Amino acid sequence: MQPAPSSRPDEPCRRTYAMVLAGGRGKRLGPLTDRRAKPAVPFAGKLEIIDFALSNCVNAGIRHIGVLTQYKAQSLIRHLERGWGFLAATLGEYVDVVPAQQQVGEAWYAGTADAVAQNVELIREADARWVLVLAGDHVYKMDYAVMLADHVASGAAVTMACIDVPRHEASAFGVLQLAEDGSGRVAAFAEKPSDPAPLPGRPDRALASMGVYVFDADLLLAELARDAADRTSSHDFGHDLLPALVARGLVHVHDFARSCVNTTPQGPYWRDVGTVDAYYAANMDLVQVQPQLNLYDDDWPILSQQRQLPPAKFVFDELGGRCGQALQSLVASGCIVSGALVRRSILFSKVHVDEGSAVEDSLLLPNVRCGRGVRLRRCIVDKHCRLPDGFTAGLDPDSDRARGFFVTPGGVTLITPEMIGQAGRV
Ligand code: ADQ
Ligand code: ADP
Repeated sequence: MQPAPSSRPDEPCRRTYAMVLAGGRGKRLGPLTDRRAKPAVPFAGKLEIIDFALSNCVNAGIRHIGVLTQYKAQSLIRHLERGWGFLAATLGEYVDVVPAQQQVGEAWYAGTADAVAQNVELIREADARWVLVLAGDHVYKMDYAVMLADHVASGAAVTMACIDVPRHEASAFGVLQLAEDGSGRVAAFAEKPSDPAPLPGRPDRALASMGVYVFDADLLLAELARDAADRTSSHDFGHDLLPALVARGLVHVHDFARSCVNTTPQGPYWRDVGTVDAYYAANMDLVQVQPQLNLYDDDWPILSQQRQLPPAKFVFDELGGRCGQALQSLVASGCIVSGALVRRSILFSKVHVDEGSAVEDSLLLPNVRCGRGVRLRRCIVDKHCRLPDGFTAGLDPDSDRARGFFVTPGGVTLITPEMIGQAGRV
Protein backbone atom coordinates (compact mmCIF):
# COMPACT_ATOMS: atom_id res chain seq x y z
CA MET A 1 0.00 0.00 0.00
CA GLN A 2 1.21 3.53 -0.77
CA PRO A 3 2.12 5.47 2.35
CA ALA A 4 -0.20 8.37 3.18
CA PRO A 5 1.21 11.60 1.72
CA SER A 6 1.79 13.09 5.16
CA SER A 7 4.20 10.30 6.09
CA ARG A 8 6.51 10.82 3.11
CA PRO A 9 10.01 11.85 4.24
CA ASP A 10 10.12 14.70 1.71
CA GLU A 11 6.70 16.04 2.78
CA PRO A 12 8.05 19.04 4.75
CA CYS A 13 10.15 20.27 1.81
CA ARG A 14 7.33 19.82 -0.68
CA ARG A 15 4.87 21.67 1.55
CA THR A 16 7.24 24.55 2.35
CA TYR A 17 7.25 27.99 0.74
CA ALA A 18 10.62 29.75 0.95
CA MET A 19 10.49 33.53 1.28
CA VAL A 20 13.87 35.00 0.44
CA LEU A 21 14.30 38.53 1.78
CA ALA A 22 16.34 40.36 -0.81
CA GLY A 23 15.24 43.95 -0.40
CA GLY A 24 17.70 45.39 2.08
CA ARG A 25 20.39 47.77 1.02
CA GLY A 26 23.46 46.26 2.72
CA LYS A 27 24.94 49.74 2.91
CA ARG A 28 28.17 48.65 4.63
CA LEU A 29 29.23 47.27 1.24
CA GLY A 30 29.67 50.90 0.20
CA PRO A 31 29.91 51.65 -3.52
CA LEU A 32 29.37 47.96 -4.40
CA THR A 33 25.70 48.46 -3.53
CA ASP A 34 25.26 51.97 -4.97
CA ARG A 35 23.57 50.54 -8.07
CA ARG A 36 22.41 47.10 -6.96
CA ALA A 37 21.02 45.26 -3.93
CA LYS A 38 23.48 43.20 -1.89
CA PRO A 39 22.04 39.85 -3.07
CA ALA A 40 22.95 40.88 -6.64
CA VAL A 41 26.61 41.55 -5.84
CA PRO A 42 28.83 39.22 -7.93
CA PHE A 43 30.70 36.54 -5.98
CA ALA A 44 33.25 33.79 -6.63
CA GLY A 45 33.77 34.41 -10.34
CA LYS A 46 30.45 33.13 -11.66
CA LEU A 47 27.83 33.70 -8.97
CA GLU A 48 25.75 36.40 -7.33
CA ILE A 49 25.28 36.27 -3.57
CA ILE A 50 21.60 35.27 -3.76
CA ASP A 51 22.57 32.06 -5.59
CA PHE A 52 23.58 30.51 -2.25
CA ALA A 53 20.14 30.81 -0.61
CA LEU A 54 18.36 29.73 -3.81
CA SER A 55 20.69 26.78 -4.44
CA ASN A 56 20.28 25.65 -0.83
CA CYS A 57 16.50 25.61 -1.38
CA VAL A 58 16.67 23.72 -4.67
CA ASN A 59 19.26 21.22 -3.39
CA ALA A 60 17.14 20.58 -0.30
CA GLY A 61 14.06 19.94 -2.44
CA ILE A 62 12.25 23.21 -1.67
CA ARG A 63 11.03 24.37 -5.06
CA HIS A 64 8.35 26.95 -4.20
CA ILE A 65 10.33 30.11 -3.72
CA GLY A 66 9.48 33.80 -3.58
CA VAL A 67 12.21 36.45 -3.69
CA LEU A 68 11.11 39.74 -2.15
CA THR A 69 12.96 42.63 -3.72
CA GLN A 70 12.87 46.33 -3.00
CA TYR A 71 16.08 48.39 -2.98
CA LYS A 72 17.71 48.88 -6.44
CA ALA A 73 16.25 45.63 -7.70
CA GLN A 74 16.86 45.86 -11.45
CA SER A 75 20.16 43.99 -11.54
CA LEU A 76 18.81 41.32 -9.17
CA ILE A 77 15.58 40.86 -11.13
CA ARG A 78 17.56 40.49 -14.35
CA HIS A 79 19.76 37.83 -12.75
CA LEU A 80 16.77 35.89 -11.42
CA GLU A 81 14.85 36.05 -14.67
CA ARG A 82 17.78 35.03 -16.84
CA GLY A 83 19.39 32.61 -14.44
CA TRP A 84 16.66 30.96 -12.40
CA GLY A 85 14.05 30.10 -15.00
CA PHE A 86 15.26 26.50 -15.15
CA LEU A 87 12.97 25.19 -12.43
CA ALA A 88 10.34 22.91 -13.93
CA ALA A 89 7.08 24.83 -14.13
CA THR A 90 5.43 21.66 -15.40
CA LEU A 91 6.30 20.02 -12.06
CA GLY A 92 4.99 23.00 -10.13
CA GLU A 93 8.46 24.37 -9.32
CA TYR A 94 9.13 28.11 -9.47
CA VAL A 95 11.00 31.16 -8.27
CA ASP A 96 8.54 34.06 -7.98
CA VAL A 97 10.33 37.39 -8.29
CA VAL A 98 8.28 39.80 -6.24
CA PRO A 99 8.91 43.52 -6.60
CA ALA A 100 7.74 45.84 -3.82
CA GLN A 101 4.38 46.86 -5.24
CA GLN A 102 2.28 48.31 -2.43
CA GLN A 103 0.20 45.14 -2.55
CA VAL A 104 -1.37 45.92 0.80
CA GLY A 105 -1.95 49.57 1.70
CA GLU A 106 0.01 52.40 0.19
CA ALA A 107 3.44 52.03 1.76
CA TRP A 108 6.61 50.36 0.50
CA TYR A 109 7.96 47.62 2.78
CA ALA A 110 8.63 48.86 6.30
CA GLY A 111 10.58 46.03 7.96
CA THR A 112 11.21 42.43 6.93
CA ALA A 113 7.94 41.17 8.47
CA ASP A 114 6.02 43.77 6.51
CA ALA A 115 7.69 42.55 3.31
CA VAL A 116 6.30 39.04 3.98
CA ALA A 117 2.94 40.40 5.22
CA GLN A 118 2.40 42.22 1.92
CA ASN A 119 2.85 38.92 0.08
CA VAL A 120 0.94 36.41 2.21
CA GLU A 121 -1.17 35.53 -0.82
CA LEU A 122 1.85 33.69 -2.24
CA ILE A 123 1.90 31.46 0.83
CA ARG A 124 -1.83 30.82 0.59
CA GLU A 125 -1.69 30.13 -3.15
CA ALA A 126 1.08 27.58 -2.59
CA ASP A 127 -1.05 25.90 0.09
CA ALA A 128 2.11 25.84 2.18
CA ARG A 129 2.14 24.18 5.58
CA TRP A 130 5.50 25.62 6.51
CA VAL A 131 7.26 28.86 5.58
CA LEU A 132 11.04 29.14 5.47
CA VAL A 133 12.18 32.76 5.83
CA LEU A 134 15.71 33.42 4.55
CA ALA A 135 18.05 36.30 3.89
CA GLY A 136 19.23 36.59 0.29
CA ASP A 137 22.61 37.98 1.24
CA HIS A 138 24.49 35.24 3.09
CA VAL A 139 27.17 32.90 1.79
CA TYR A 140 26.75 29.35 3.13
CA LYS A 141 25.71 25.84 2.19
CA MET A 142 22.88 24.56 4.35
CA ASP A 143 20.49 21.65 4.00
CA TYR A 144 17.20 23.24 5.00
CA ALA A 145 15.58 19.77 4.91
CA VAL A 146 17.45 18.90 8.13
CA MET A 147 16.17 22.07 9.79
CA LEU A 148 12.61 21.34 8.64
CA ALA A 149 12.85 17.80 9.99
CA ASP A 150 13.99 19.22 13.35
CA HIS A 151 11.09 21.66 13.27
CA VAL A 152 8.55 18.90 12.70
CA ALA A 153 10.15 16.60 15.29
CA SER A 154 10.24 19.23 18.05
CA GLY A 155 6.64 20.26 17.51
CA ALA A 156 7.67 23.91 17.82
CA ALA A 157 5.65 26.58 16.02
CA VAL A 158 8.82 28.44 15.05
CA THR A 159 12.41 27.26 14.61
CA MET A 160 15.37 29.61 14.43
CA ALA A 161 18.76 28.56 13.01
CA CYS A 162 21.77 29.59 15.04
CA ILE A 163 25.54 29.50 14.94
CA ASP A 164 27.97 30.15 17.74
CA VAL A 165 30.13 33.21 17.15
CA PRO A 166 32.82 35.12 19.08
CA ARG A 167 30.99 37.18 21.69
CA HIS A 168 32.73 40.40 20.62
CA GLU A 169 31.10 40.03 17.18
CA ALA A 170 27.64 39.09 18.46
CA SER A 171 26.27 42.63 18.74
CA ALA A 172 25.74 42.52 14.96
CA PHE A 173 23.20 39.72 15.34
CA GLY A 174 20.11 38.58 17.17
CA VAL A 175 21.42 36.71 20.23
CA LEU A 176 19.66 33.70 21.77
CA GLN A 177 19.65 32.08 25.17
CA LEU A 178 18.32 28.55 25.52
CA ALA A 179 16.15 27.08 28.25
CA GLU A 180 18.23 25.20 30.83
CA ASP A 181 16.04 22.07 30.57
CA GLY A 182 17.82 20.98 27.37
CA SER A 183 14.56 21.06 25.37
CA GLY A 184 15.99 23.40 22.70
CA ARG A 185 13.40 26.06 23.55
CA VAL A 186 14.65 29.61 23.07
CA ALA A 187 14.24 31.27 26.46
CA ALA A 188 15.44 34.75 25.56
CA PHE A 189 16.22 36.69 22.39
CA ALA A 190 17.76 40.13 21.97
CA GLU A 191 18.16 41.83 18.57
CA LYS A 192 21.67 43.28 18.22
CA PRO A 193 22.29 43.68 21.96
CA SER A 194 25.13 45.92 23.12
CA ASP A 195 26.09 43.35 25.78
CA PRO A 196 25.44 39.90 24.21
CA ALA A 197 24.67 37.04 26.59
CA PRO A 198 27.51 34.46 26.61
CA LEU A 199 27.02 30.75 26.02
CA PRO A 200 26.82 28.85 29.32
CA GLY A 201 30.35 27.94 30.40
CA ARG A 202 31.90 29.74 27.40
CA PRO A 203 32.19 33.43 28.28
CA ASP A 204 33.82 34.37 24.95
CA ARG A 205 31.13 32.84 22.70
CA ALA A 206 27.49 33.70 21.99
CA LEU A 207 24.65 32.04 20.08
CA ALA A 208 23.70 34.16 17.03
CA SER A 209 20.55 33.94 14.94
CA MET A 210 21.35 33.43 11.25
CA GLY A 211 18.11 35.12 10.17
CA VAL A 212 16.83 31.72 8.94
CA TYR A 213 13.42 30.80 10.37
CA VAL A 214 10.85 28.02 9.86
CA PHE A 215 7.26 28.92 10.76
CA ASP A 216 4.10 26.88 10.81
CA ALA A 217 2.26 28.74 8.05
CA ASP A 218 -0.97 29.22 10.04
CA LEU A 219 0.88 30.74 12.96
CA LEU A 220 2.92 33.03 10.70
CA LEU A 221 -0.17 34.36 8.93
CA ALA A 222 -1.88 35.03 12.28
CA GLU A 223 1.21 36.74 13.71
CA LEU A 224 1.72 38.91 10.64
CA ALA A 225 -1.92 40.07 10.86
CA ARG A 226 -1.50 40.83 14.57
CA ASP A 227 1.77 42.69 13.94
CA ALA A 228 0.29 44.70 11.05
CA ALA A 229 -2.37 46.05 13.42
CA ASP A 230 0.21 47.03 16.03
CA ARG A 231 1.05 50.71 15.55
CA THR A 232 4.01 50.52 17.91
CA SER A 233 5.73 47.79 15.83
CA SER A 234 8.50 48.41 13.28
CA HIS A 235 7.22 45.27 11.50
CA ASP A 236 10.55 43.49 11.60
CA PHE A 237 11.23 39.82 12.36
CA GLY A 238 14.25 40.49 14.55
CA HIS A 239 12.90 43.49 16.42
CA ASP A 240 9.21 42.65 16.77
CA LEU A 241 7.85 39.22 15.82
CA LEU A 242 10.56 36.95 17.17
CA PRO A 243 10.95 38.60 20.59
CA ALA A 244 7.17 38.31 21.06
CA LEU A 245 7.09 34.66 19.99
CA VAL A 246 10.07 33.81 22.19
CA ALA A 247 8.33 35.42 25.16
CA ARG A 248 5.37 33.09 24.52
CA GLY A 249 7.68 30.04 24.53
CA LEU A 250 6.93 29.12 20.90
CA VAL A 251 10.43 29.18 19.41
CA HIS A 252 12.96 26.33 19.23
CA VAL A 253 16.56 26.45 18.14
CA HIS A 254 18.20 24.62 15.24
CA ASP A 255 21.96 24.21 15.46
CA PHE A 256 23.47 25.05 12.04
CA ALA A 257 26.22 22.49 12.71
CA ARG A 258 23.56 19.80 12.03
CA SER A 259 22.58 21.08 8.58
CA CYS A 260 25.81 22.70 7.37
CA VAL A 261 27.00 21.15 4.11
CA ASN A 262 30.35 22.96 4.30
CA THR A 263 32.06 22.38 7.61
CA THR A 264 35.62 23.66 7.95
CA PRO A 265 38.30 23.10 10.60
CA GLN A 266 37.10 26.44 12.03
CA GLY A 267 33.49 25.16 12.21
CA PRO A 268 30.46 25.53 9.93
CA TYR A 269 31.03 28.04 7.12
CA TRP A 270 28.61 31.01 7.12
CA ARG A 271 29.44 34.54 6.05
CA ASP A 272 27.42 37.73 6.03
CA VAL A 273 30.08 39.46 3.83
CA GLY A 274 28.75 42.70 5.32
CA THR A 275 31.72 44.95 4.56
CA VAL A 276 33.96 45.44 1.54
CA ASP A 277 36.88 43.93 3.49
CA ALA A 278 34.78 40.85 4.41
CA TYR A 279 33.66 40.58 0.77
CA TYR A 280 37.26 40.77 -0.45
CA ALA A 281 38.45 38.21 2.11
CA ALA A 282 35.65 35.72 1.35
CA ASN A 283 36.44 35.89 -2.37
CA MET A 284 40.21 35.78 -1.94
CA ASP A 285 39.85 32.68 0.24
CA LEU A 286 38.72 30.88 -2.91
CA VAL A 287 42.11 31.14 -4.64
CA GLN A 288 43.76 29.20 -1.78
CA VAL A 289 44.73 25.58 -2.39
CA GLN A 290 42.06 24.45 0.05
CA PRO A 291 39.46 27.20 0.39
CA GLN A 292 37.09 27.13 3.33
CA LEU A 293 34.14 27.39 0.96
CA ASN A 294 34.00 24.34 -1.30
CA LEU A 295 32.48 25.22 -4.67
CA TYR A 296 33.66 22.00 -6.30
CA ASP A 297 31.15 19.77 -4.53
CA ASP A 298 28.92 17.92 -7.01
CA ASP A 299 26.52 16.91 -4.25
CA TRP A 300 25.59 20.47 -3.32
CA PRO A 301 26.20 22.65 -6.39
CA ILE A 302 25.72 26.39 -6.22
CA LEU A 303 23.59 27.04 -9.27
CA SER A 304 23.46 30.30 -11.15
CA GLN A 305 22.88 32.02 -14.44
CA GLN A 306 25.17 30.22 -16.90
CA ARG A 307 25.65 32.42 -19.90
CA GLN A 308 26.67 30.95 -23.24
CA LEU A 309 30.27 32.14 -23.20
CA PRO A 310 33.39 30.85 -24.94
CA PRO A 311 36.20 29.29 -22.88
CA ALA A 312 38.74 31.47 -21.08
CA LYS A 313 41.69 32.14 -23.39
CA PHE A 314 45.37 32.82 -22.65
CA VAL A 315 47.20 34.49 -25.51
CA PHE A 316 50.92 34.73 -26.28
CA ASP A 317 51.86 38.30 -27.19
CA GLU A 318 54.21 37.84 -30.18
CA LEU A 319 55.40 41.44 -30.22
CA GLY A 320 56.25 41.70 -26.53
CA GLY A 321 57.22 38.01 -26.25
CA ARG A 322 55.00 37.59 -23.18
CA CYS A 323 52.71 34.72 -22.25
CA GLY A 324 49.23 35.44 -20.99
CA GLN A 325 49.06 33.57 -17.69
CA ALA A 326 47.02 33.29 -14.52
CA LEU A 327 48.55 31.70 -11.41
CA GLN A 328 46.62 30.66 -8.32
CA SER A 329 43.55 32.37 -9.73
CA LEU A 330 39.97 31.71 -10.79
CA VAL A 331 39.25 32.66 -14.39
CA ALA A 332 35.63 32.50 -15.53
CA SER A 333 34.33 31.84 -19.04
CA GLY A 334 34.65 34.49 -21.71
CA CYS A 335 37.89 35.95 -20.27
CA ILE A 336 40.94 36.79 -22.41
CA VAL A 337 44.36 37.24 -20.81
CA SER A 338 46.68 38.47 -23.51
CA GLY A 339 50.41 38.80 -22.75
CA ALA A 340 49.52 39.76 -19.17
CA LEU A 341 50.18 38.22 -15.76
CA VAL A 342 47.34 37.52 -13.32
CA ARG A 343 48.26 36.29 -9.83
CA ARG A 344 46.11 35.34 -6.80
CA SER A 345 43.07 36.97 -8.37
CA ILE A 346 39.58 36.26 -9.61
CA LEU A 347 38.59 37.23 -13.14
CA PHE A 348 34.78 37.09 -13.34
CA SER A 349 33.02 36.39 -16.66
CA LYS A 350 34.09 38.31 -19.76
CA VAL A 351 37.09 40.12 -18.29
CA HIS A 352 39.86 41.08 -20.72
CA VAL A 353 43.39 41.86 -19.58
CA ASP A 354 45.65 43.26 -22.30
CA GLU A 355 49.37 43.11 -23.03
CA GLY A 356 51.89 44.06 -20.38
CA SER A 357 49.34 44.30 -17.56
CA ALA A 358 49.93 42.84 -14.08
CA VAL A 359 46.96 42.01 -11.86
CA GLU A 360 47.68 40.77 -8.34
CA ASP A 361 45.47 39.92 -5.34
CA SER A 362 42.50 41.51 -7.10
CA LEU A 363 38.87 40.86 -7.99
CA LEU A 364 37.84 41.92 -11.50
CA LEU A 365 34.06 41.73 -11.67
CA PRO A 366 32.18 40.76 -14.85
CA ASN A 367 32.89 42.57 -18.07
CA VAL A 368 35.90 44.59 -16.85
CA ARG A 369 38.43 45.60 -19.52
CA CYS A 370 42.06 46.29 -18.59
CA GLY A 371 44.00 48.09 -21.30
CA ARG A 372 47.74 47.66 -21.91
CA GLY A 373 50.23 48.09 -19.08
CA VAL A 374 47.60 48.24 -16.34
CA ARG A 375 48.89 47.49 -12.82
CA LEU A 376 46.48 46.46 -10.06
CA ARG A 377 47.25 45.24 -6.53
CA ARG A 378 44.61 44.47 -3.89
CA CYS A 379 41.85 46.04 -5.96
CA ILE A 380 38.19 45.30 -6.54
CA VAL A 381 37.15 46.58 -9.95
CA ASP A 382 33.38 46.80 -10.32
CA LYS A 383 31.38 45.43 -13.26
CA HIS A 384 31.73 47.12 -16.64
CA CYS A 385 34.78 49.32 -15.78
CA ARG A 386 37.12 50.10 -18.70
CA LEU A 387 40.61 50.74 -17.30
CA PRO A 388 42.67 52.74 -19.81
CA ASP A 389 46.23 51.89 -20.91
CA GLY A 390 48.76 52.51 -18.14
CA PHE A 391 46.14 52.71 -15.38
CA THR A 392 47.48 51.80 -11.91
CA ALA A 393 45.73 51.34 -8.58
CA GLY A 394 46.34 49.64 -5.26
CA LEU A 395 50.01 50.59 -5.10
CA ASP A 396 49.58 53.76 -3.02
CA PRO A 397 46.43 54.18 -0.88
CA ASP A 398 46.84 57.95 -0.54
CA SER A 399 47.03 58.42 -4.28
CA ASP A 400 44.00 56.11 -4.71
CA ARG A 401 41.98 58.17 -2.21
CA ALA A 402 43.07 61.40 -3.88
CA ARG A 403 41.77 60.07 -7.21
CA GLY A 404 38.36 59.40 -5.63
CA PHE A 405 38.67 55.63 -5.21
CA PHE A 406 37.27 53.91 -2.15
CA VAL A 407 40.02 52.51 0.09
CA THR A 408 38.83 50.17 2.84
CA PRO A 409 40.19 50.06 6.40
CA GLY A 410 41.92 46.82 5.33
CA GLY A 411 43.71 48.64 2.47
CA VAL A 412 41.68 47.30 -0.48
CA THR A 413 40.98 49.77 -3.31
CA LEU A 414 37.49 49.64 -4.84
CA ILE A 415 36.93 51.21 -8.26
CA THR A 416 33.47 51.67 -9.79
CA PRO A 417 32.53 53.04 -13.24
CA GLU A 418 31.39 56.33 -11.67
CA MET A 419 34.80 56.84 -10.06
CA ILE A 420 36.54 56.72 -13.45
CA GLY A 421 33.99 58.87 -15.23
CA GLN A 422 32.10 55.99 -16.82
CA ALA A 423 28.67 56.41 -15.21
CA GLY A 424 26.94 55.43 -18.44
CA ARG A 425 27.86 52.19 -20.19
CA VAL A 426 30.84 52.47 -22.54
P1 ADQ B 1 19.94 41.96 9.69
O1 ADQ B 1 20.71 41.24 8.66
O2 ADQ B 1 20.51 43.23 10.22
O3 ADQ B 1 19.59 40.98 10.92
P2 ADQ B 1 17.87 43.01 8.08
O4 ADQ B 1 18.62 44.23 7.74
O5 ADQ B 1 16.46 43.14 8.48
O6 ADQ B 1 18.48 42.21 9.22
O7 ADQ B 1 18.00 42.06 6.79
C1 ADQ B 1 17.56 40.72 6.73
C2 ADQ B 1 17.35 40.37 5.27
O8 ADQ B 1 16.17 41.01 4.81
C3 ADQ B 1 18.44 40.83 4.30
O9 ADQ B 1 18.60 39.81 3.33
C4 ADQ B 1 17.89 42.08 3.66
O10 ADQ B 1 18.35 42.21 2.31
C5 ADQ B 1 16.43 41.81 3.67
N1 ADQ B 1 15.59 42.99 3.85
C6 ADQ B 1 15.77 44.00 4.73
N2 ADQ B 1 14.77 44.88 4.65
C7 ADQ B 1 13.93 44.40 3.71
C8 ADQ B 1 12.70 44.86 3.16
N3 ADQ B 1 12.13 45.96 3.60
N4 ADQ B 1 12.14 44.12 2.18
C9 ADQ B 1 12.68 42.97 1.74
N5 ADQ B 1 13.83 42.49 2.23
C10 ADQ B 1 14.45 43.18 3.19
C11 ADQ B 1 18.88 39.76 10.69
C12 ADQ B 1 18.17 39.36 11.98
C13 ADQ B 1 19.19 39.07 13.07
C14 ADQ B 1 20.14 38.01 12.56
C15 ADQ B 1 20.80 38.50 11.27
C16 ADQ B 1 21.69 37.44 10.66
O11 ADQ B 1 17.26 40.39 12.37
O12 ADQ B 1 18.54 38.63 14.24
O13 ADQ B 1 21.14 37.75 13.55
O14 ADQ B 1 19.79 38.78 10.30
O15 ADQ B 1 22.41 38.01 9.62
P1 ADP C 1 24.05 44.58 -14.74
O1 ADP C 1 23.59 45.65 -15.68
O2 ADP C 1 24.96 43.58 -15.40
O3 ADP C 1 22.98 44.00 -13.92
P2 ADP C 1 25.08 45.88 -12.33
O4 ADP C 1 24.94 44.81 -11.30
O5 ADP C 1 26.30 46.73 -12.26
O6 ADP C 1 25.10 45.34 -13.81
O7 ADP C 1 23.78 46.73 -12.23
C1 ADP C 1 23.78 48.02 -12.57
C2 ADP C 1 22.39 48.54 -12.48
O8 ADP C 1 22.48 49.96 -12.53
C3 ADP C 1 21.54 48.10 -13.67
O9 ADP C 1 20.20 48.01 -13.25
C4 ADP C 1 21.72 49.25 -14.66
O10 ADP C 1 20.60 49.37 -15.50
C5 ADP C 1 21.84 50.44 -13.70
N1 ADP C 1 22.70 51.49 -14.22
C6 ADP C 1 23.89 51.36 -14.85
N2 ADP C 1 24.41 52.55 -15.16
C7 ADP C 1 23.55 53.46 -14.73
C8 ADP C 1 23.49 54.90 -14.74
N3 ADP C 1 24.44 55.62 -15.28
N4 ADP C 1 22.42 55.49 -14.15
C9 ADP C 1 21.45 54.77 -13.58
N5 ADP C 1 21.43 53.44 -13.55
C10 ADP C 1 22.45 52.80 -14.10
